[in-house]
Amino acid sequence: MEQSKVAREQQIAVFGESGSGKTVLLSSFYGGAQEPEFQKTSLFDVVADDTSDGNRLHQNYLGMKKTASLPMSNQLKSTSYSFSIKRRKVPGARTKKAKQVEDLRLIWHDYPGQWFEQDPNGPVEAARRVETFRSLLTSDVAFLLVDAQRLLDNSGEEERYLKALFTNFKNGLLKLQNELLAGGKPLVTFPRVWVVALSKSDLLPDFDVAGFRDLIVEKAAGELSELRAVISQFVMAPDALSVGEDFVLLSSAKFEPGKIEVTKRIGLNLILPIAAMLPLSRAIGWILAMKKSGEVAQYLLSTITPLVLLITTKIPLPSPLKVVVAIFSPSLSDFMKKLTNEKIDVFNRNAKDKHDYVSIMLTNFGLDLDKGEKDQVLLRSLK
Ligand SMILES: Nc1nc2c(ncn2[C@@H]2O[C@H](COP(=O)(O)OP(=O)(O)OP(=O)(O)O)[C@@H](O)[C@H]2O)c(=O)[nH]1
Ligand SMILES: [Mg+2]
Repeated sequence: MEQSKVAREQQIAVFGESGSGKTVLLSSFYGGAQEPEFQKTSLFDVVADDTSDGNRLHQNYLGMKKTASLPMSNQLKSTSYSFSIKRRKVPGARTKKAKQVEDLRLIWHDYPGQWFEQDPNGPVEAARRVETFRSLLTSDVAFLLVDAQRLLDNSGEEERYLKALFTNFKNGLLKLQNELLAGGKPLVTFPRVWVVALSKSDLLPDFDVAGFRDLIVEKAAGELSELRAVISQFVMAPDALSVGEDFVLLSSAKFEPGKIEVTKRIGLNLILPIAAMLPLSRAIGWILAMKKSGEVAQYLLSTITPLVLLITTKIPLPSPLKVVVAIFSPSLSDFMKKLTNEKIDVFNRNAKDKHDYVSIMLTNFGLDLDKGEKDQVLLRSLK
């Protein structure tokens, strides 16, 4: 068997109140990837690194699919799931020696949403919260869940829910600020892209992503700005931060009385592409804007390495992927000019034995995102 190395570890932070759909989302993401349909069409497999974790999520998924039963609400406990995104054979990809296959690794934290609404019960739980938030905040991307059910419950006065929601997220972070920032020093590694996501979007079938964005801006722009200001306090170089500029619709299944149709999903296929691509592509602009190559620029540079490698290694790509490369090329070549020769050389050397598959996957992710925008499920920041 080929041995796998991890090319890139990608953490996903999903911020959502209790009942907003976090566990169902994770179960549907993983369970869906175990379906033969997915496996027939996908470039990759999603494999849980811990078998019993994987089984638990798969059970959740099958319970919904077969008996319309739902996973329990998380109480107190948080669990981190680690998945390997393992490649399948791609026509046109360079084959590699055994033992040199790189996977993408995805870490997804599931925790009780009531942490945003209630104070901890005692010091053990308080410590657990800090620990979970600390890992969440090492993600490259964060999703802020807005619950479509709660929008329906507050129909006509959605601002009541939305203002409270963003304020709860803000206060949740503020309360932990001292513990999360050692010595008050802002964090370099931190989610720099915060996507606002509508969970259970199947409940609002007439809503497209632009409608969702408009609702947020109309009803809660002030609270979102306050949240952005608090997030800025956590992070070194807050100019390299994009909070509430990207929007996505998500639905883990279609829920009907006595029946859950797990195949009717919205936006789940965009989660991985968003997590992988948005921070990468946005980082290019930020690095260009940063005149000095400080700690943050170095960090951002490391996050975009796979993209740079794509350009520098001249991988033989299947033709649709060339389109994506062409899209990225103008900004990248501009960016590349500003890199010193030494750095390009380092990238190049790394690229020689690594990353061709990763690059192909990333370009495919780019195509998925374009399709998501065309389907009005995703709205990317214009910046
Ligand atoms: N219509 C619809 N309902 C959903 C969807 N996802 C979740 N739900 C409903 O929302 C309930 C709560 O979902 P969970 O995933 O358990 O919520 P959670 O965010 O994990 O909640 P905590 O564990 O308490 O933090 C589910 O039991 C479903 O009834 C969805 O995509 N569409
Ligand atoms: Mg849960």
